[in-house]
Amino acid sequence: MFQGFFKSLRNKCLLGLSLLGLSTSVFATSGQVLQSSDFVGITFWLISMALVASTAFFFLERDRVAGKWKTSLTVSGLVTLVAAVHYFYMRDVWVATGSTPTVYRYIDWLITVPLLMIEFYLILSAITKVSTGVFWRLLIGTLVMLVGGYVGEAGYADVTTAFIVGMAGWFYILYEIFAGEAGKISANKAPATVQKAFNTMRLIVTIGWAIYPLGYYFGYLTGADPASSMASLNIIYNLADVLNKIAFGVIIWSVAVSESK
Ligand SMILES: *C/C=C(C)/C=C/C=C(C)/C=C/C1=C(C)CCCC1(C)C
Repeated sequence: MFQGFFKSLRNKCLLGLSLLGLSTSVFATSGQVLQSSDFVGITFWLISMALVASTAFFFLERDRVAGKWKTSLTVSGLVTLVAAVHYFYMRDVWVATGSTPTVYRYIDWLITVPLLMIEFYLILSAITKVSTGVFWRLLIGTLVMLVGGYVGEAGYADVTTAFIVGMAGWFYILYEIFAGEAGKISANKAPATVQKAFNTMRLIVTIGWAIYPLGYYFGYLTGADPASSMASLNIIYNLADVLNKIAFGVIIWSVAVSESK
Protein backbone atom coordinates (compact mmCIF):
# COMPACT_ATOMS: atom_id res chain seq x y z
CA MET A 1 0.00 0.00 0.00
CA PHE A 2 2.80 2.41 0.99
CA GLN A 3 4.69 1.44 -2.11
CA GLY A 4 1.77 2.42 -4.31
CA PHE A 5 1.44 5.69 -2.48
CA PHE A 6 5.10 6.59 -2.96
CA LYS A 7 4.97 5.55 -6.56
CA SER A 8 2.12 7.88 -7.35
CA LEU A 9 3.72 10.62 -5.26
CA ARG A 10 6.92 10.25 -7.24
CA ASN A 11 5.01 10.45 -10.48
CA LYS A 12 3.27 13.61 -9.40
CA CYS A 13 6.61 15.14 -8.43
CA LEU A 14 8.02 14.32 -11.86
CA LEU A 15 5.07 15.93 -13.55
CA GLY A 16 5.16 18.92 -11.22
CA LEU A 17 8.84 19.44 -11.98
CA SER A 18 8.27 19.31 -15.69
CA LEU A 19 5.44 21.82 -15.52
CA LEU A 20 7.52 24.12 -13.33
CA GLY A 21 10.29 24.06 -15.90
CA LEU A 22 7.79 24.99 -18.56
CA SER A 23 5.98 27.75 -16.73
CA THR A 24 9.17 29.67 -15.94
CA SER A 25 9.97 30.05 -19.59
CA VAL A 26 6.57 30.95 -21.01
CA PHE A 27 7.24 34.67 -20.78
CA ALA A 28 10.89 34.54 -21.75
CA THR A 29 10.42 37.50 -24.03
CA SER A 30 7.28 39.55 -24.10
CA GLY A 31 5.85 42.30 -26.23
CA GLN A 32 4.98 40.70 -29.52
CA VAL A 33 2.05 38.32 -29.85
CA LEU A 34 1.62 35.61 -32.41
CA GLN A 35 0.15 36.92 -35.69
CA SER A 36 -2.42 34.83 -37.58
CA SER A 37 -0.25 35.11 -40.70
CA ASP A 38 2.90 33.84 -38.99
CA PHE A 39 2.82 30.20 -40.02
CA VAL A 40 6.32 29.45 -38.82
CA GLY A 41 5.36 30.93 -35.43
CA ILE A 42 2.25 28.74 -35.39
CA THR A 43 4.36 25.61 -35.89
CA PHE A 44 6.56 26.70 -32.97
CA TRP A 45 3.44 26.96 -30.79
CA LEU A 46 1.87 23.69 -31.90
CA ILE A 47 5.04 21.75 -31.32
CA SER A 48 5.68 23.33 -27.91
CA MET A 49 2.28 22.07 -26.77
CA ALA A 50 2.68 18.62 -28.31
CA LEU A 51 6.01 18.32 -26.49
CA VAL A 52 4.44 19.23 -23.15
CA ALA A 53 1.70 16.65 -23.62
CA SER A 54 4.19 13.98 -24.66
CA THR A 55 6.30 14.65 -21.58
CA ALA A 56 3.34 14.08 -19.27
CA PHE A 57 2.42 10.96 -21.23
CA PHE A 58 5.87 9.32 -21.12
CA PHE A 59 6.34 10.01 -17.41
CA LEU A 60 2.89 8.72 -16.45
CA GLU A 61 3.22 5.61 -18.61
CA ARG A 62 6.33 4.49 -16.72
CA ASP A 63 3.98 2.78 -14.28
CA ARG A 64 2.65 0.49 -16.95
CA VAL A 65 5.93 -1.08 -18.05
CA ALA A 66 8.32 -3.61 -16.54
CA GLY A 67 11.30 -2.32 -14.50
CA LYS A 68 13.93 -2.69 -17.20
CA TRP A 69 11.96 -0.45 -19.57
CA LYS A 70 11.31 2.37 -17.16
CA THR A 71 14.58 4.19 -17.84
CA SER A 72 13.80 4.23 -21.56
CA LEU A 73 10.50 5.97 -20.92
CA THR A 74 12.16 8.41 -18.52
CA VAL A 75 14.69 9.30 -21.19
CA SER A 76 11.92 9.79 -23.78
CA GLY A 77 10.16 12.13 -21.36
CA LEU A 78 13.40 14.04 -20.72
CA VAL A 79 13.92 14.51 -24.45
CA THR A 80 10.47 16.04 -24.88
CA LEU A 81 10.78 18.05 -21.65
CA VAL A 82 14.11 19.61 -22.60
CA ALA A 83 12.81 20.30 -26.10
CA ALA A 84 9.56 21.83 -24.80
CA VAL A 85 11.45 24.34 -22.68
CA HIS A 86 13.69 25.28 -25.61
CA TYR A 87 10.66 25.58 -27.86
CA PHE A 88 9.18 28.19 -25.57
CA TYR A 89 12.32 30.29 -25.96
CA MET A 90 12.68 29.63 -29.69
CA ARG A 91 9.05 30.50 -30.28
CA ASP A 92 9.45 33.79 -28.43
CA VAL A 93 12.58 34.72 -30.37
CA TRP A 94 10.83 33.97 -33.65
CA VAL A 95 7.57 35.73 -32.77
CA ALA A 96 9.27 38.79 -31.29
CA THR A 97 12.09 39.27 -33.79
CA GLY A 98 11.40 37.11 -36.83
CA SER A 99 14.94 35.77 -36.61
CA THR A 100 16.19 32.20 -36.40
CA PRO A 101 16.88 31.01 -32.84
CA THR A 102 20.07 29.16 -33.81
CA VAL A 103 21.75 29.13 -30.42
CA TYR A 104 18.69 27.78 -28.54
CA ARG A 105 18.17 25.19 -31.27
CA TYR A 106 21.69 23.86 -30.96
CA ILE A 107 21.71 23.87 -27.16
CA ASP A 108 18.54 21.80 -27.37
CA TRP A 109 20.12 19.38 -29.86
CA LEU A 110 23.28 19.15 -27.80
CA ILE A 111 21.21 17.68 -24.96
CA THR A 112 18.43 15.83 -26.76
CA VAL A 113 20.44 14.09 -29.49
CA PRO A 114 22.81 12.37 -27.02
CA LEU A 115 19.71 11.37 -25.00
CA LEU A 116 18.27 9.77 -28.13
CA MET A 117 21.55 7.95 -28.67
CA ILE A 118 21.31 6.68 -25.09
CA GLU A 119 17.95 5.17 -26.06
CA PHE A 120 19.66 2.87 -28.54
CA TYR A 121 22.04 1.80 -25.87
CA LEU A 122 19.24 1.28 -23.31
CA ILE A 123 16.98 -0.67 -25.59
CA LEU A 124 19.83 -3.09 -26.30
CA SER A 125 20.93 -3.18 -22.66
CA ALA A 126 17.41 -4.18 -21.63
CA ILE A 127 17.97 -7.49 -23.41
CA THR A 128 21.71 -8.17 -23.31
CA LYS A 129 25.09 -6.90 -22.11
CA VAL A 130 26.36 -4.07 -24.30
CA SER A 131 29.82 -2.51 -24.16
CA THR A 132 29.94 1.18 -23.29
CA GLY A 133 32.02 1.71 -26.43
CA VAL A 134 28.76 1.66 -28.39
CA PHE A 135 27.53 4.63 -26.43
CA TRP A 136 30.78 6.62 -26.71
CA ARG A 137 31.06 6.09 -30.45
CA LEU A 138 27.48 7.24 -31.00
CA LEU A 139 28.24 10.28 -28.84
CA ILE A 140 31.35 11.20 -30.83
CA GLY A 141 29.41 10.99 -34.11
CA THR A 142 26.74 13.23 -32.59
CA LEU A 143 29.23 15.87 -31.47
CA VAL A 144 30.96 16.05 -34.85
CA MET A 145 27.56 16.39 -36.55
CA LEU A 146 26.32 19.15 -34.25
CA VAL A 147 29.54 21.17 -33.97
CA GLY A 148 29.78 21.10 -37.76
CA GLY A 149 26.20 22.34 -38.11
CA TYR A 150 26.59 25.03 -35.46
CA VAL A 151 29.75 26.64 -36.78
CA GLY A 152 28.10 26.78 -40.20
CA GLU A 153 24.77 28.21 -39.07
CA ALA A 154 26.23 30.66 -36.58
CA GLY A 155 28.66 32.06 -39.15
CA TYR A 156 31.95 30.78 -37.71
CA ALA A 157 32.80 28.70 -40.74
CA ASP A 158 32.05 28.38 -44.41
CA VAL A 159 28.49 27.01 -44.65
CA THR A 160 29.36 24.33 -47.21
CA THR A 161 32.48 23.02 -45.44
CA ALA A 162 30.62 22.94 -42.11
CA PHE A 163 27.80 21.03 -43.78
CA ILE A 164 30.21 18.38 -45.05
CA VAL A 165 31.73 17.94 -41.57
CA GLY A 166 28.22 17.59 -40.07
CA MET A 167 27.25 15.02 -42.70
CA ALA A 168 30.37 12.99 -41.89
CA GLY A 169 29.32 12.81 -38.22
CA TRP A 170 25.85 11.63 -39.18
CA PHE A 171 27.20 8.97 -41.58
CA TYR A 172 29.38 7.66 -38.79
CA ILE A 173 26.31 7.24 -36.56
CA LEU A 174 24.54 5.41 -39.38
CA TYR A 175 27.54 3.14 -39.83
CA GLU A 176 27.52 2.26 -36.14
CA ILE A 177 23.84 1.39 -35.94
CA PHE A 178 23.73 -0.51 -39.23
CA ALA A 179 27.09 -2.26 -39.55
CA GLY A 180 28.83 -1.63 -36.21
CA GLU A 181 28.52 -3.31 -32.83
CA ALA A 182 25.06 -1.91 -32.01
CA GLY A 183 23.64 -3.27 -35.25
CA LYS A 184 25.21 -6.68 -34.71
CA ILE A 185 23.91 -7.00 -31.17
CA SER A 186 20.40 -6.25 -32.33
CA ALA A 187 20.59 -8.72 -35.20
CA ASN A 188 22.08 -11.57 -33.13
CA LYS A 189 20.64 -11.27 -29.66
CA ALA A 190 17.43 -9.30 -29.60
CA PRO A 191 13.94 -10.88 -29.49
CA ALA A 192 11.68 -10.12 -32.45
CA THR A 193 9.80 -7.20 -30.90
CA VAL A 194 13.00 -5.47 -29.80
CA GLN A 195 14.53 -6.02 -33.21
CA LYS A 196 11.50 -4.48 -34.79
CA ALA A 197 11.76 -1.46 -32.52
CA PHE A 198 15.50 -1.19 -33.13
CA ASN A 199 14.91 -1.31 -36.88
CA THR A 200 12.22 1.36 -36.72
CA MET A 201 14.41 3.57 -34.55
CA ARG A 202 17.20 3.07 -37.06
CA LEU A 203 14.89 4.06 -39.87
CA ILE A 204 14.04 7.23 -37.99
CA VAL A 205 17.73 8.07 -37.59
CA THR A 206 18.15 7.53 -41.34
CA ILE A 207 15.03 9.07 -42.84
CA GLY A 208 13.77 11.24 -40.01
CA TRP A 209 17.20 12.73 -39.36
CA ALA A 210 17.78 13.33 -43.08
CA ILE A 211 15.16 16.07 -42.80
CA TYR A 212 17.62 18.23 -40.80
CA PRO A 213 20.33 18.49 -43.47
CA LEU A 214 17.49 19.26 -45.91
CA GLY A 215 16.48 22.14 -43.64
CA TYR A 216 20.09 23.33 -43.58
CA TYR A 217 20.25 23.06 -47.36
CA PHE A 218 17.09 25.13 -47.89
CA GLY A 219 18.20 27.57 -45.22
CA TYR A 220 21.74 28.30 -46.39
CA LEU A 221 22.71 26.64 -49.62
CA THR A 222 20.07 27.53 -52.23
CA GLY A 223 20.88 31.23 -52.53
CA ALA A 224 17.20 32.19 -51.99
CA ASP A 225 16.45 35.46 -50.18
CA PRO A 226 17.11 35.34 -46.42
CA ALA A 227 13.47 35.80 -45.28
CA SER A 228 12.13 32.84 -47.21
CA SER A 229 15.22 30.70 -46.48
CA MET A 230 14.81 31.24 -42.75
CA ALA A 231 11.09 30.41 -42.91
CA SER A 232 11.89 27.12 -44.71
CA LEU A 233 14.72 26.32 -42.31
CA ASN A 234 12.56 26.71 -39.21
CA ILE A 235 9.49 24.94 -40.59
CA ILE A 236 11.59 21.99 -41.71
CA TYR A 237 13.47 21.73 -38.41
CA ASN A 238 10.21 22.00 -36.45
CA LEU A 239 8.47 19.25 -38.37
CA ALA A 240 11.54 17.05 -38.09
CA ASP A 241 11.41 17.40 -34.31
CA VAL A 242 7.86 16.02 -34.15
CA LEU A 243 8.98 12.85 -35.84
CA ASN A 244 12.35 12.49 -34.17
CA LYS A 245 11.40 13.37 -30.62
CA ILE A 246 7.74 12.48 -30.20
CA ALA A 247 7.29 9.60 -32.67
CA PHE A 248 10.65 8.13 -31.62
CA GLY A 249 9.43 8.10 -27.99
CA VAL A 250 6.11 6.56 -28.96
CA ILE A 251 7.90 3.67 -30.70
CA ILE A 252 9.92 2.94 -27.58
CA TRP A 253 6.78 3.20 -25.47
CA SER A 254 4.92 0.70 -27.64
CA VAL A 255 7.72 -1.90 -27.48
CA ALA A 256 8.06 -1.35 -23.75
CA VAL A 257 4.33 -1.96 -23.25
CA SER A 258 4.19 -5.05 -25.43
CA GLU A 259 7.40 -6.53 -23.94
CA SER A 260 6.06 -5.96 -20.42
CA LYS A 261 3.02 -8.19 -20.84
C1 LIG B 1 15.73 16.30 -31.41
C2 LIG B 1 16.69 16.78 -32.35
C3 LIG B 1 17.31 16.02 -33.27
C4 LIG B 1 17.04 14.57 -33.43
C5 LIG B 1 18.23 16.70 -34.12
C6 LIG B 1 18.95 16.12 -35.07
C7 LIG B 1 19.82 16.89 -35.88
C8 LIG B 1 20.49 16.44 -36.98
C9 LIG B 1 20.39 15.03 -37.44
C10 LIG B 1 21.30 17.38 -37.70
C11 LIG B 1 22.01 17.08 -38.80
C12 LIG B 1 22.87 17.96 -39.61
C13 LIG B 1 23.65 17.34 -40.58
C14 LIG B 1 23.56 15.87 -40.85
C15 LIG B 1 24.61 18.09 -41.45
C16 LIG B 1 24.97 19.44 -40.90
C17 LIG B 1 23.79 20.19 -40.46
C18 LIG B 1 22.94 19.47 -39.39
C19 LIG B 1 23.57 19.78 -38.03
C20 LIG B 1 21.58 20.11 -39.48
